Amino acid sequence: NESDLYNFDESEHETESDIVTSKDDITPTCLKIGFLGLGIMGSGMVRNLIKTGHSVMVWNRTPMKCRDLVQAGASVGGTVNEVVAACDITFGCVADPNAVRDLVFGTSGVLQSIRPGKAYVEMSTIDVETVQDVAESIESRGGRFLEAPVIGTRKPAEDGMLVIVAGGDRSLFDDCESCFLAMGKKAFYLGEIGSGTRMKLVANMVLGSVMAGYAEGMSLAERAGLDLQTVLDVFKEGPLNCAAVRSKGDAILHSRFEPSFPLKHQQKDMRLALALGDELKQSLPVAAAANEMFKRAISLGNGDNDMSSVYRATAL
Ligand code: NA7
Repeated sequence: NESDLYNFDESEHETESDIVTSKDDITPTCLKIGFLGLGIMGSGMVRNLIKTGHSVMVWNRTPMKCRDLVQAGASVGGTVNEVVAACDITFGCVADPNAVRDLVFGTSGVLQSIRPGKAYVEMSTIDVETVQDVAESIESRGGRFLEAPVIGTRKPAEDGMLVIVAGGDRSLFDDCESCFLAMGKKAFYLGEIGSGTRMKLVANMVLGSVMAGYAEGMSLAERAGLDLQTVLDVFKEGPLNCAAVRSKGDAILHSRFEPSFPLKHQQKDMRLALALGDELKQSLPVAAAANEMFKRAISLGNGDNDMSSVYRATAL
């Protein structure tokens, strides 16, 4: 029964009025929905779109990953531009800026089928410059564009409990309402293109710094001869009692690092947040140190493990 870093679906949060407690009341849009990228995040998000009655066509670079979703009711496009051509709104959720550029600008990519009436929503976590390039290209062909990165990992994606932080075309944000209700517990519209991406990068930078500090603390505790289960029990009774400390502590304690949020993506987010800091001349010494820990964890072979395996970079 996996609890998760961003899974705030716990008793202390249940009174929040924004939380969608039942997805049964969602009236799905009659627009045709496309979804590109069926990794950990995309597959959970698509499942919730289908469950709430949306008509969804999917595509993934590795076609095998489409199989379960086809069984759940999705149709499949042979290429990215085939999906965009067949759908009114197409969502993308892939690994990183290079993947987004391949998806949008590549041969048979999103741009090939964008024209007035088509809309593209970018849900990957990337940098502002890439988001702006994608937005300009889509809009110059008469399409509508929205950035909508998500806060949350595997479990909230599966449970439809993501937090969506959007920027760009307001009419498209409104048209995505039933989709966002299906995938998330709350969708924020933050304004111009780039605002959603900046919000997401700040959130994940803080998360990464917290995770790195936590891993370091657990290593110190172990070196000091403390029992780690007791350390966790003590944390759970004090101000450190939060979903992150509980779930990632259990992962460290039991060396269970199957990915909820792959460490390589967390390091990518640190790198992108630090680049934003460089651009804005904002000093980020804690995040910079945490980034070095994530890089070290990758060099030790933990890139595809959960982000909590940054612990392995501290245990030496
Ligand atoms: P995963 O589970 O690592 O999945 C990554 C997805 O991105 C997966 O569908 C990949 O396809 C796809 N991908 C990677 N590179 C490319 C290229 N070059 N072209 C097309 N598709 C590509 O990541 P998550 O689902 O956890 O995260 C997705 C995003 O949300 C990421 O930005 C996070 O930071 C937040 P594959 O299956 O490997 O063929």
